[in-house]
Amino acid sequence: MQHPPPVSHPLHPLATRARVLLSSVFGPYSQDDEYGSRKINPMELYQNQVTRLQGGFSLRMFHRSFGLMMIQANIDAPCTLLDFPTLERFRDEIRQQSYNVIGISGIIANVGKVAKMCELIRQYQPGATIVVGGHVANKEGLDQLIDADLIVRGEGIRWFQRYLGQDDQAPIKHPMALSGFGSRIMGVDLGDSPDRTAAILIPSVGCPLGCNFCSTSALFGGKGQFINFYETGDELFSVMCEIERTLKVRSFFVLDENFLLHRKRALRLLELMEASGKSWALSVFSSARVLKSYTMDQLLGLGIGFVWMGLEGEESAYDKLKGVDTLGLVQNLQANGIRVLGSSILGLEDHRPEEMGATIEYAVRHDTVFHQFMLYTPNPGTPLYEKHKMEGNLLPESQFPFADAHGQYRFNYRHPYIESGEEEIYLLDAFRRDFEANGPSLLRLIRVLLNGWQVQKLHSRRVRDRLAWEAAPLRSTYAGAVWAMKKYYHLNPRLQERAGRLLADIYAAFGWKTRLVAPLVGRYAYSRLKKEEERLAAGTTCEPTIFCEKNAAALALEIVPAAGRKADARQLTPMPEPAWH
Ligand code: B12
Ligand code: SF4
Repeated sequence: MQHPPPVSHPLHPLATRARVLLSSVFGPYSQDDEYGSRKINPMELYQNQVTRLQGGFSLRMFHRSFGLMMIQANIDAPCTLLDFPTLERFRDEIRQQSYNVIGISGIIANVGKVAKMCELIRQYQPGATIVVGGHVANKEGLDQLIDADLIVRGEGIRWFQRYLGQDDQAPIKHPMALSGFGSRIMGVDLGDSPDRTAAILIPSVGCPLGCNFCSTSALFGGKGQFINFYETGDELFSVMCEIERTLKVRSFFVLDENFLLHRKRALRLLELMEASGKSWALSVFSSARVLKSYTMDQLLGLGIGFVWMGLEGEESAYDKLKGVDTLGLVQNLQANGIRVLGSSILGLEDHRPEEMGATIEYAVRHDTVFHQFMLYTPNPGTPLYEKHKMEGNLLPESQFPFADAHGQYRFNYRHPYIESGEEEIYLLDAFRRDFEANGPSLLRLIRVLLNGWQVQKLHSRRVRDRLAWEAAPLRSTYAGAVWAMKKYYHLNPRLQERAGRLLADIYAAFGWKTRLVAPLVGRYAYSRLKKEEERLAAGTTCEPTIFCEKNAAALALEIVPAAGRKADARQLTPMPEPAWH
């Protein structure tokens, strides 16, 4: 569903001759600073909110600012994209280059950084128009907090096209990019090999289910609304073929809030994949009820190998969960090789201290490969925020800085039953319990991959191919990782037994070669893990690489590149992603 363009829309006088800079907010991220960086909130998904307490077993990985990449790919004006600059790098860019438009992308926790960047732009590029977009735009009163010319709420590609006088109905060009980079686990860098890397695929933004706390649904129109970049299965298939050809990938991380909800598009994609024999692997986000509406054959046929699914809480009132036995659903998916990332919310309105133990145990019982725990957080723009505002129980900025409202520390409102400060204890307890009960996510992931391998013979050749491809590292690297885990848990009989059983099953499936290789790889992995633990104990943190990418029009304008910046300026390079996606 396309949103109709607003009646009057700002237009830049230089149209596509305007020089554009797009930037994410500046780092370093994993430190406590005055601009809103927080040590517990690095620029890492898994470490932040999924494998947070898994120490050396935590998956470390970065993701690009895809919204900015999509905007850059669809504008004709000369455009430079700075991703993850430091404050100094950003300052250098605007001191040394001249821009007519500077676009900044941020989320609400980044308000302080966006404000600082606007201040610097006014100082060094007073003639530039400052445009701010992304989730931060939903912050009420933002125009009073930052010195921007235009604040854009919602979809930015079409907005920019209109602003630059381009055709805003043209087909959307998809950036050719991998979904993650700088991945590392157990102290081992997972490498940049394109054949084991998922490309990013963004078919739509928004979600029509409109759960009351959901920022992404709210930003793109809320309940009943969404924006498709690719309307049909045919369009999507053609983009996927192009990405496959360009990046030489066979897997896709589908960044669409509820990909399977667009049933017609998904089933047409399945038809096309079948007809052309594509055995791609897809990682998707899906709500439980939608997932349930597909047969296992359809899911496997679509190549679904990883699902990010909201479990919320046992008694949660969300429609997306109604009538779904999530414990059974997860078990069935994982028995068929589909890795599940379950997401649970702590601090729902009816959560009481005396029930938190049971709530956490219920979540842990799912034994999903990954488990995200987040605090129930009313974010500006959402119906939940409006409700709390009306009830007058939101905490003011003086008591609770925006930068801390990232869902991993404190509530930004007064909870009816949970005292301020207790919520972090529950959150950490949930991560700890999940880790203690189910072991490292990597161990669970390997088990589920083996499950997939074991059921592969039941399926068509196309599905078998994919399951075998996903399971291939079980023969060597993953077998070695399990060997190392078995050794690591010598003082924890339960987890040692779990690793031992898995190793025995891997040996039974793959035979003597794997038996020979596993201890060799395992000794190496074990020593890396121990070193990683030392690094972490010494306080080492991870920061993403700085990217500076110019589109063709910007490159054409470059006569002599400024000497000092040549090293980090490059063109849309693919990023690595973990070997096991
Ligand atoms: C990838 C991602 C990340 C990556 C970071 C990527 C990056 N380089 O910034 C990682 C994993 C590191 C991450 C971390 C966090 N994230 Co995050 N993340 C996402 C995620 C899943 C996808 C974003 C995306 O690429 N979407 C696809 C693109 C196409 O959409 P988009 O970014 O919204 O961009 C569109 C528009 O917003 C607009 N737009 C965007 N930028 C600009 C700029 C201009 C100038 C204009 C005009 C328009 C514009 O145009 C784009 C195209 O339509 C979203 C959820 C989601 N599905 O969107 C959460 C989300 C953005 N993250 C969120 C949060 C809270 C966090 C964390 C605080 C969570 C935590 N506790 O760890 C941290 C913060 C890290 C930090 N130190 O800043 C929230 C933001 C909530 C809010 N209201 O502010 C979201 C919405 C998730 C959620 N539902 O709660 N995140
Ligand atoms: S189903 Fe998920 S993506 Fe959709 S509105 Fe609810 S929380 Fe958001």
